[in-house]
Amino acid sequence: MTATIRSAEVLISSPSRNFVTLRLTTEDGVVGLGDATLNGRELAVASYLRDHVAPLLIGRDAHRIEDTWQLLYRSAYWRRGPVTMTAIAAVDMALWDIKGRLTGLPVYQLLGGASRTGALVYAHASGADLEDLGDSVRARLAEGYRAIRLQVAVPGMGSGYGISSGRSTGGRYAYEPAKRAGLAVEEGWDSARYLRYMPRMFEWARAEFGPDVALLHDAHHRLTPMQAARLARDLEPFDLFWLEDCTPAENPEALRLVRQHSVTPLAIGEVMNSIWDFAPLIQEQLIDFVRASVTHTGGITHLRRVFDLAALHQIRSGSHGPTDISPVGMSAALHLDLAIHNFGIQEYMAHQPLAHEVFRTSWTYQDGMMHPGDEPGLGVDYDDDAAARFPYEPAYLPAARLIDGTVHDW
Ligand code: EZ4
Ligand code: CO
Repeated sequence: MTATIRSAEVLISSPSRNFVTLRLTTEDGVVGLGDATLNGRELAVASYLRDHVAPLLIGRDAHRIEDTWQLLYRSAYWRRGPVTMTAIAAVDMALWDIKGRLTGLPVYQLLGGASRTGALVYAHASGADLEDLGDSVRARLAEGYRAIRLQVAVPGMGSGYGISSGRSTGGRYAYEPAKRAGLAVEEGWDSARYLRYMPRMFEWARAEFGPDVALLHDAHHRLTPMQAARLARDLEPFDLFWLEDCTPAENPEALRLVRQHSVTPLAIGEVMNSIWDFAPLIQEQLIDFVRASVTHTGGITHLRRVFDLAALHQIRSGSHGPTDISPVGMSAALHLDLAIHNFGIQEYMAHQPLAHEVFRTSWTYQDGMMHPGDEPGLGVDYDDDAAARFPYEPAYLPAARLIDGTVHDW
């Protein structure tokens, strides 16, 4: 039984934001889709796939998922890194999609079947101040979400991280991190003000919304180890579901210090991309949630391996689900969420409606939970005619500077 790959196309479209999609087609016309979107560096992955990976795929058997993963990883010689691991992820997702379509089964069935009835998701709420944030939280609660990430502009700082004013968007959509500007937008940052304000925000949120809603927060790599330890300790009374990326990902030792001072659960990993990045954090029990994405961590095959390692240490999954993971990557995450035993939570930032004109999905949302649906494969279709209306537009993530002008972690 073989399914020979006939073509490998790299599709780039920008329905509200840029997405890179790999489409593999077999000799019999069976199609598989993979997400290859690396926010702000999209064309690097597109070239990696088009120029270096596609020629290796033509004529190969689409059924050999593990073998293809190992071939692309080991034969490149230059290993790991976001560009390589995103490219491999796209191939891996597309092959799982093909296997599902060939067998008539949704991918979660191929992964061992459902371990739960749905995946708990968290939404974003943000605001220019607490009143604005309150409107945003109430909108999410009215939609049924049971878990919400809170971000607010810090008074006196002018900007924060992850803020889209509910006043300007009607509170409907999450903020969009990449800006369609010629160069990266620059934002100011002041850790001292931030550290003073975050406990006040969470104290207000618990008083306003009670103990039951799960609350999350993202520090976006901006703190020193001691600052992160202080924040994690100061937030303990407010019972966070997790504190995300409290220190830069390149410095995993920082988490030892944070752990010595606090029991606030920690999530790390959206900029990591391999099991070798996660292994020390997992084995030393320095994190509570693996915060990775299928799209940037080598695909379903590789991320499952990370989750299985995490399971040995009672660490759970917390897949990244921002707007810059395409609906294909989001669907792949949902299939994995449903299948693995140590699922924790899934981020769902929700794409703009334009994105769904290009990507037709079969997932469902109800009462704070999502299900990937029972269509064969990943359950996502790509509309070429719609995509042609949205050509690629350069977009960059912002940069952050301290008040004296020093470039800081964004
Ligand atoms: O900044 O995905 O938790 N979510 C995040 C995201 C990231 C973007 C980067 O492309 O931190 O908003
Ligand atoms: Co984050």
